[in-house]
Amino acid sequence: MKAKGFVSFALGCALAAGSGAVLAGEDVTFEQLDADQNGAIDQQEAQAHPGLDVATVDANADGSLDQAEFASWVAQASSEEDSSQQD
Ligand SMILES: [Ca+2]
Ligand SMILES: [Ca+2]
Repeated sequence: MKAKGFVSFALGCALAAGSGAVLAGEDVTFEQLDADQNGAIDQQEAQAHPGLDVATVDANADGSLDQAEFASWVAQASSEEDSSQQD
């Protein structure tokens, strides 16, 4: 396992990308996007990440993303990067 090295690499990327463009879901955390820390990412907060479309990711259609919805988006974004596969 190279988990430790990957974490360091990812952390470096996150720091480097802190004020610039964020390209993939795996580079951003729920906490970073949930600006008001109410436990949900609303459409306004989602705009901080150009690749995140609330309407697409909002599985229960309540207008915001909870942690489970966000996690599934991160997983999907990561798998799309790897294989370009979609449902
Ligand atoms: Ca919020
Ligand atoms: Ca939702």
